[in-house]
Parts: sequence; structure tokens; C-alpha cells
Amino acid sequence: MNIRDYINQKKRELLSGRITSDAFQSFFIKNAKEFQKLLTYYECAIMEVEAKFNILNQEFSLSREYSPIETIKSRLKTMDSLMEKVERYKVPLSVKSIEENIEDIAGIRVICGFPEDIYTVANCFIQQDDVTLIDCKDYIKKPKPNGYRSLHLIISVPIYLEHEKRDMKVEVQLRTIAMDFWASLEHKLKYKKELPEELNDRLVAELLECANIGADLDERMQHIRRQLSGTRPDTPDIIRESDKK
Ligand code: 0O2
Repeated sequence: MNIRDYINQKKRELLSGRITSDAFQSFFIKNAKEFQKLLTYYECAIMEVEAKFNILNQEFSLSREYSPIETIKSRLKTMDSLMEKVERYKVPLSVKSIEENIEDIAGIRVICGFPEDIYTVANCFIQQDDVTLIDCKDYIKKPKPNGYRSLHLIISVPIYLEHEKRDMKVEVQLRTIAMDFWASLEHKLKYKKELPEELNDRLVAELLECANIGADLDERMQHIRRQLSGTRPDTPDIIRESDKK
């Protein structure tokens, strides 16, 4: 359930007297208006970033005769995931500190056809004047031990409101179709808490193997594409340190 739906549901429960009081729930209810406003700003930031990737994709399809981006998905962090992170990071319970400390309330996932497209698209994006790169984690060059691969960027973009300009943080995850397919299935495993340990361990090992097969497939498909188009390897290095602001 996203944060907006959660607040609305809790408000309804509060009105009908069904709500149980705990620190988190009462915090969100007390600050519902301020939180709703913040969420609207995050939604605006998502729209800005989505538009930027759509424009890049259109331009690439003219100049290179193919579209590097297959799909763009966006989400506001779920309430459970936000609560878990606030507790784990020991973030003080205020709207301001949540905005300052939780960097992935707004998230965009950009699914590309081939690994090298990820870096091309990401570099074009972060070089835009109004995009500030805050952090970058390259889980493609350095996959997680479980096999997870994606390029993560934390950026900020301005949104223009009636009386102010506001910089909003957005997490951008760029991955290939194979990486996305893998991550969706692995995500399901994380929530299957009742699995017997032996089965869980077996699935974890199998998923790692699948991640490596997926990475190999990505490489081979990219190699075929290069031969078809007669292009040379075009793997701009990972986002440079100097691009971070
Ligand atoms: P959701 O549902 O997207 O909110 P953290 O690891 O959370 O303390 P950080 O720095 O935000 O801190 O983590 P990181 O490594 O940048 O990854 C954050 C997000 O990347 C996750 O969001 C997932 O969407 C995705 N991700 C990272 N690692 C994995 C993984 O091993 N498997 C899968 N399937 N996805 C992963 P959240 O917060 O988990 O969830």
C-alpha cells in the first residue's frame, strides 16, 4: 500500500474508532496534511524525471534508430518499507527529517534493452543542468552477493511550484529486462518468510545461478547487437566521481 493510501485508510479508521495507537501511526495521522503535501511534491518530481527519460528515449530513437528504454515504472515507497527504513536508520520522527534522510521515497525504474544502454542513458541524464547526482551505486559492475544487478542513482531535481522552487530527491534504478525479471522474482522470495530453511537455501542458490545466466545472456545479446549494427563496444565508464555534486 503506498503512503497516500495508507494515510487515507488510517484517517478512515481513526474516524470509525478502529485505529490502535502506536508512535508511527499517530505520527502519520498528526502530520497527515504535511505528509500529503510532501507526497504530492514527490509525485511531481517523478513526473519531471519520467519526462526527462521519455525525451531522451525519443531523441535516441531519431539519432540512433532504436529506443534504448523499453519501459519506465515509477512508485512511491510503500508504507511498510518506509517504516522499516525509518526504524533501521533511526530517523527522528518528523516530516523534515524523513525527507532529509530517506532518499528513495520517490522511485523510478528505467528498463533498458542492453547493459551498455544503461550507462549511455544514465550519463545523458545526469549531465542535464538541473539534475544533481547525490549518490551512485553500481550493482552491475559489482553485483550484490545474491546476484542482484542494477545501477542506482540518487539524484535531486527541481520542481517549480506557485511560489517556490523545491529540490526533490528521487532514486533512479536502471537495469536490463533480464535484471528486472530476476529482481521481481527474488523480491517475492524475500517476502516468503514461512519457507523451510532447506528450500529457502536451495532457491537462493538457484537464483544466484539464474542471475549469472541472465548476465551472460545480456552480454551475448549485446555482442550480437553490436555485430548487427556494426558498432564498436560503447561502454561509457560508470558515472564519474566528478559528476557527483
Ligand atoms: P522498495 O520496495 O523498493 O521500497 P538499504 O539497503 O535499504 O538500507 P539503500 O542504500 O537504499 O539502503 O539500498 P540500495 O542497495 O540502494 O537498494 C534499495 C532498493 O534497491 C531496494 O528498495 C530494492 O528496490 C532494490 N534492491 C536492492 N537490493 C536488492 C536485492 O537484493 N533484491 C531485489 N529484488 N531488489 C533489491 P527497498 O527499500 O528494498 O524496497
